[in-house]
Amino acid sequence: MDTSAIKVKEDRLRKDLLDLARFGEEPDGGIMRTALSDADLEARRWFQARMREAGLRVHEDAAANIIGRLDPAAGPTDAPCIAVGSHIDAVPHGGRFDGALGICAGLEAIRAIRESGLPIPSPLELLVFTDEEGRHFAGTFGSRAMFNLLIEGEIHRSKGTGKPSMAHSLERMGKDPGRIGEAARSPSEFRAYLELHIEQGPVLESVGAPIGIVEGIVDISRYFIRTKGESGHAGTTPMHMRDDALVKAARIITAVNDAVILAGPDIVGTIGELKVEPGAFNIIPGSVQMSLEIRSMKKAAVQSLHETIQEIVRSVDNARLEPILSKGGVVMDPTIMDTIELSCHEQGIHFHRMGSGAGHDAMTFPPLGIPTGMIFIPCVNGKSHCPDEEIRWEDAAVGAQILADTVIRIASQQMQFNKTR
Ligand code: HGY
Ligand code: MN
Ligand code: MN
Repeated sequence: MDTSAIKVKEDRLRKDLLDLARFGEEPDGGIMRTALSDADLEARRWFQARMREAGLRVHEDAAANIIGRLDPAAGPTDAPCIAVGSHIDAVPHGGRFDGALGICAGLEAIRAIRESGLPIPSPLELLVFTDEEGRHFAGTFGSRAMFNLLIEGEIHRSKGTGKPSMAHSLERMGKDPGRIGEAARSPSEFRAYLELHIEQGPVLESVGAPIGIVEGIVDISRYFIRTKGESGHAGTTPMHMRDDALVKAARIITAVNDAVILAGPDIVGTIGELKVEPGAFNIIPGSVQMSLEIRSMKKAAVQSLHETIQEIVRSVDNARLEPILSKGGVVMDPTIMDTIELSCHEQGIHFHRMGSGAGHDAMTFPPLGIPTGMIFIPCVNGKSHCPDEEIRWEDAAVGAQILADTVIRIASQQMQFNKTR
């Protein structure tokens, strides 16, 4: 299949990425655009206008996912679509490209496909998922809502006092959380899902490849660990008469960290968020809630570490471990991986096949039987989830080009498949 007429424009993609980075921009170059915050809502409005300009039919579903659709000029408009997507929200004080690259490059790929004049044999969709980063409760919210995979009661839960639930944020934007089920779609509506993302690690830079072809995404297990003590006056209570919840939490943190290190190089574990109550200079901490996340490509390693951590938590008085979410590791579709590889060969682009230690909405699709692929581009010094997150513009353009070429190749494979039936 000759895709040489598809020409992604680096300048246009760069402008979109820089314009998007203004929403939630911080003085140090970081981004504060957590899901459904004011900055996120403004960014979403801006991006929907760009999608419409590109000729997409745009709507928001009941989970606030933004869906842009391009129907084929000829052929059935209800045929399964090829979807590209990612997220627009960012981690607190995050970078400019995590998620943002995938949606802007997806838009640029669709624009370039339209401009090529090549026939578009399937409907194409651009999906902007809500709260991939898990501001409200658990991550990949939008893609899970799209396939009825939310956890019971999840939309009413939050990560602690003063933090919004998803139901609250949906109401704030004028949506009825009671209708969240209406976001559900059938997997049969999708022929394939593709996501372009920054690698968020150092591998591509170290091997000198501008493109990563993702083979699989790690298993991610999330928990809360809670410790309880007794709050009291921090000036008058002697040290030996205290029950300090934060001191207990600190013991757990170091024990868990040691256990993860002992578990070997194939697994990582992070306690990344602490809520200390009541939380003041002069009050002994009465309770602590900590987040814990374990990631590995190896399910057995996760299970055995889970058991060790359970023992650590049990050994501390008034501490408990609450599993929140377990997203099984996934493998990418071999035909899609080969198609991405073919697109790289045709463009003369060096690539590297690799696993993803970061989670993505792309994890939601393979268990539903939807063929899924992911393309990575390098990030400078492997930095991500921080203000120093940087890319090279030429890599972004190459990524968008490979995405566009692959979309059209998959669409034409479908045509051939249909003809042979
Ligand atoms: O958590 C992750 O791995 C992703 O960056 N959201
Ligand atoms: Mn992220
Ligand atoms: Mn991301």
